[in-house]
Amino acid sequence: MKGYKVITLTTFLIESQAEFPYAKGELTRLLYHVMVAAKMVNKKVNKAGLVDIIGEAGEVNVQGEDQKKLDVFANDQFIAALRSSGECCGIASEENQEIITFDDDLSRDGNYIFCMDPLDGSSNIDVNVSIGTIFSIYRRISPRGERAVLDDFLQPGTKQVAAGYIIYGSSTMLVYTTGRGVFGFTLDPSIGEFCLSHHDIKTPEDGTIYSINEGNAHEFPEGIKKYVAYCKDIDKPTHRPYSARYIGSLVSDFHRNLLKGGIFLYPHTEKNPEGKLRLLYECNPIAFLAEQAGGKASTGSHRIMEIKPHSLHQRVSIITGSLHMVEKAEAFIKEQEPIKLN
Ligand code: AHM
Ligand code: MG
Repeated sequence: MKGYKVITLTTFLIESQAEFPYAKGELTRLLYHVMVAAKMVNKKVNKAGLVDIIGEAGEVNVQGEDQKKLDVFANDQFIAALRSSGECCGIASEENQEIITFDDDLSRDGNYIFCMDPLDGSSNIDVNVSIGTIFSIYRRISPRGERAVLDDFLQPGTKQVAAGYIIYGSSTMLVYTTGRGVFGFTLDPSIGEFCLSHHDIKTPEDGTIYSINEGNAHEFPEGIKKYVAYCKDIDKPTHRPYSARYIGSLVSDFHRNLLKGGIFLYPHTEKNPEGKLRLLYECNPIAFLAEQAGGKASTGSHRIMEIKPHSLHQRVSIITGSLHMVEKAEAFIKEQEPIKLN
């Protein structure tokens, strides 16, 4: 195609670094290793139906959920890649109860900490439905040269220096932000490179999709019940009723809504009184991306990224997506009881 220029993620990372005159390339190197791990996991995910990789690994993770083999594989790949980058001094993972720190001098000198859900939507692995990896990167607070400590991880989302996700779907994409817009790269399997496919993504301010697990409807807070009823009302000027779309993989549901316009809600319920999704490695990175794309992310009454975390695997209610849709849901909640912060 005339004038067609392929920009690979590697090139893009290097060129973006040049925009910061004093950048030392540390974050670039870290993101490069995230990309490498993503390719490894992608290869395995694509083979999932062919080899003995689907199914339970026989262990239970820190949330008390069965670990799937691919969860374990993804966790191991990311940890190995991050360690070899030499830029990461500590990792928080959905699959590990405690923070992971390294004893070698190179890693201890790393400036960044990394929070991840290595394989989100894992209940979808065995049934060929899109899954993802979500990550969030912070600068450490503790001195370089020492082991990372828990406080390095308990920073509010506003301190994120980068966040993103990889979606292993009909194609594999890596979407990330460093606070200067959201960029999406699609993996071209023929050359093994992530290529820029979505430049400076902006999400529509209004949308026509709502995503929520309505099986939990009887447990929703009143404001959420009323908002969901609003989504189903008939009103031509606001294009209602909206379409219900719920995959059960946060990455996939968020990604679709990001591109098309929509709202994703996972409120607290009786079963999950603090919400189901995790603040550090699910809600904060998604919130950073949502805001950078012109959308919003809140608990219903508080900005997600301003919550000061108290623990590594903390859960929180989340409503995220198109700006006006999130504001509308917040207005319904405000009329009822505000969502409690835990
Ligand atoms: P996981 O990290 O164990 O895969 O759980 C997180 C997933 C999200 O991807 C998704 O949005 C949510 O759990 C679905 O939960 P539910 O099945 O309760 O609707
Ligand atoms: Mg998971």
